[in-house]
Amino acid sequence: MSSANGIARDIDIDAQETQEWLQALHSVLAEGGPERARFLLSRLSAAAQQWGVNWRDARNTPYVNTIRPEQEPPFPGGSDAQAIEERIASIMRWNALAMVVRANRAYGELGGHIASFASAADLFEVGFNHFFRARDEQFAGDVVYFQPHSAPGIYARAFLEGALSEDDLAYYRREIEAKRVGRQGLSSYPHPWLMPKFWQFPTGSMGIGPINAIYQARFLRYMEHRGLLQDQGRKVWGVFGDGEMDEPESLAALSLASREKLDNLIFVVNCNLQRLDGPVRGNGHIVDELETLFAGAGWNVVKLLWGSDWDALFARDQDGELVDALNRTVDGQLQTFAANDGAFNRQHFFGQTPGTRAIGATLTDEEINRLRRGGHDMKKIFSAYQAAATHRGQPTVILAQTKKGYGMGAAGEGKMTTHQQKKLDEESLLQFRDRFKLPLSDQQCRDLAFYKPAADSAEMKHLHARRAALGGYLPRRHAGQARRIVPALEAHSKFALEADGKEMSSTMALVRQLGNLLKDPEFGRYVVPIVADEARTFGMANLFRQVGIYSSQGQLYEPEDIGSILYYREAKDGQILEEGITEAGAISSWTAAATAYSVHGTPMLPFYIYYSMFGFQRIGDLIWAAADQRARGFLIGATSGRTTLGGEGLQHQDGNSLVTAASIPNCISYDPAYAYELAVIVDDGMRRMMERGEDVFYYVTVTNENEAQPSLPAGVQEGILRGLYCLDAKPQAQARLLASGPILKEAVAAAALLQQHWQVEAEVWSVTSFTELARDGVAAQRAQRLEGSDVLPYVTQQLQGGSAPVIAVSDYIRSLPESIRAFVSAPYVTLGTDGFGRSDTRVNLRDFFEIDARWIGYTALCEVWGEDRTRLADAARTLGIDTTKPLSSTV
Ligand SMILES: Cc1ncc(C[n+]2csc(CCOP(=O)(O)OP(=O)(O)O)c2C)c(N)n1
Repeated sequence: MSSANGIARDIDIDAQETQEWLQALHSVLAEGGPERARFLLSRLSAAAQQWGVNWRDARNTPYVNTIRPEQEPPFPGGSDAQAIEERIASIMRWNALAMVVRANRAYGELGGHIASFASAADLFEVGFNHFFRARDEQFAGDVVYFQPHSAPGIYARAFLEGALSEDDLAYYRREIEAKRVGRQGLSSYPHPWLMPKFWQFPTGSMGIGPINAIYQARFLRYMEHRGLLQDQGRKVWGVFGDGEMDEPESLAALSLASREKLDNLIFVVNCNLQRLDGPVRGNGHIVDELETLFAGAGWNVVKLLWGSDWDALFARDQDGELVDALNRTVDGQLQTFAANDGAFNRQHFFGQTPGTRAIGATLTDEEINRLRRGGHDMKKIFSAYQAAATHRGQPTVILAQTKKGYGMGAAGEGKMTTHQQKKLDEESLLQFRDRFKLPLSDQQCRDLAFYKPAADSAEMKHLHARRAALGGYLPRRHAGQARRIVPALEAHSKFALEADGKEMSSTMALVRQLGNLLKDPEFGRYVVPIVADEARTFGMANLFRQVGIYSSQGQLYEPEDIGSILYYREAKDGQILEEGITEAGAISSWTAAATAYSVHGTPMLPFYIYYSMFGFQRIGDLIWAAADQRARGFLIGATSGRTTLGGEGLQHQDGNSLVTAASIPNCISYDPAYAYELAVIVDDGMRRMMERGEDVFYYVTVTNENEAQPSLPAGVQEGILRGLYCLDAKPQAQARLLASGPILKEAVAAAALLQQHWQVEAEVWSVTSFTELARDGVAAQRAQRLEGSDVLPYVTQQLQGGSAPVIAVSDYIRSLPESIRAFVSAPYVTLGTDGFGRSDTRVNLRDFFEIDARWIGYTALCEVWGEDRTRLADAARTLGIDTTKPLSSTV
């Protein structure tokens, strides 16, 4: 038999024997201390295992606080300071509530949340007053990830601190209007893109904060171990919801954090036992579930469940009936208790057994009503945070139990619907004021007046003094002024610029360029190569030896291939982040590196090289968040292209990543064909990001198909960067073939076929980026409409020379070349790889998707000859194409 929390509750067949064992343990504890007790328990456990008892620690402890009252440190400044901080928290709660309710009174559609911050306010206050250290001259600052829908509370604090004015609060969730009237709009959730001086980390999409925080802590270690940052004992804090822990990303990297012994990482999980629709684990205990998960993954777990007023109750609980009752009470019931008053709790909770009834009898209904959960007791919170901040060798999670909608009374506290509550009636507002003893008149409450104590009040003096002691105000995002000088193009890519027909895939070219950059004596150390267990796939194994694989422990074993020159070298100062099979983890590392210019004031240049199908499609939301965070770096979609990857089939062949990339405004994407194009693109990207500090990042596709690489022709660099250039101008061309990436050579071959069989002259253009052309086209046409500009879109300018039909093709779905249709005045036909990929040779795949030289040629003939079916049928025969085959997207 076991209880809701998994603690074994077997029937005791020999109570006296049990007592003896417990007595023995007790005296060990008294005489030898906890260390000795732990040792003996471990030995007992090992012996039990050996003797076949088949017992395993459930990894659950009873439903009480981990830290015992006698272990608690004093609250800094004593009870006076605690009382002041409690008043500050009340003010934060009110102002946050007032901001949301005001916004929704005026514009019912704006939304916002009250209940989340109401439950988390004390957890945040203790962090702000005692733990979250800002960046100042001496110290680089802690890193804090804020729960997104607690944003109103963070704005409320910034208002009291002076960073936001009352007028700013009036523009909560009205960023466009705010801009119009010259004010700071407040974004719904933490969005560095929208509030670049305030928010650092976009956490609005659940799960991204937790995984990013873990990799941030790991990247901090990486920077320290590589001598790029001083070890200052900085911490990464993440405050998240218990519902958010459902997300696979939230839990995905727990074991990495303990494996890497990230004692610089602290999660505070606000266990208000509710999420959006209802309870998190109505029939169980989310705290126990998370305790098992985190402890099992090797974390230090601190349960912070009950406030100080419970201490006396537990002291009276000689027979453990109270603890048993708590162990038994599932979350759905705890929520019901939260939503009801003292009398109800006396009857339904304390009324359960004679022992609990007796404990309940020592309290009035009002006292029962006021019994606080641990996450609302600043002294307990301080103890937990202190324990976490001083714990060594493991990351810590604090499981803090709170009530959702704390203080919202009948309008929201513990109510199922509280998450969505954004309007409160007058009665509830007055009750809230009374509950938190806010010095507001009835009229001020009705008007939702913001409350800011006088500058010389104890609250304001305390608040400012605490932040001054902790280095300044938070959150703050730093623009990151530092720049890096990028090596000259010839220095890193001479081999590509003067390839002279040498065979090489674009992946090989990229890796060679990367290797050269890494060798640069100045710049090289700031480059961060990242892979998710695919370095060998991309021919990067040579980098293992060259720069080493980062490992916080160095290399504790002799690698099997030690004799080879490319051996698998792990090192504490290794440069490659070899993440294993976790694209979500690898992109989180990339994001940490790509924002180091801001978070640490140390610009880094990450290259994350991955299977292109497992990028935007699989971890698109993490990339979107990186974009929000103003990441700067390179994402390299390797083995890209639906027909270029060959045998790998449906789930590997990417024909859409460039289309998704195009939807991210600050993502600059390219699909280069030649090594020299790649060299020019990467070089320009580095300059834009590292030298000019532009908030853009690059997505570049590369392939593993060997190509004869020409040298860089004169005068094409601008075209490469803007999106297209002509390979071989033919003024008399009857057709123009636009192609990108690996399909460019198909277009070249198509031109040859057209010439050879039908003397049709075709001009070939390399399109390095349909997306850049499309963006330029949209902007140019808009400027024509709005400003009367006479500048044509770049692609229009380039193709202006004739009316010959244009055939555009890539290894991606048609919507990629379709994106420039509006800017091509000649007849325009697109080909692409719409449909599911399958395993076969490149030749067969390109026939299947109708993008090979023959299909390009045939399509051109259709445009050149018009409706002449007889000639077209002959041409199809000559080309050997099956015009009756089904459309690739339908099979
Ligand atoms: C990926 C994702 N899915 C859904 C949501 C919508 N959402 C916002 S808050 C929330 C509930 C969060 O509950 P919890 O983490 O327990 O936080 P609480 O508000 O209870 O503190 C949901 C589902 C989201 N923001 N992100």
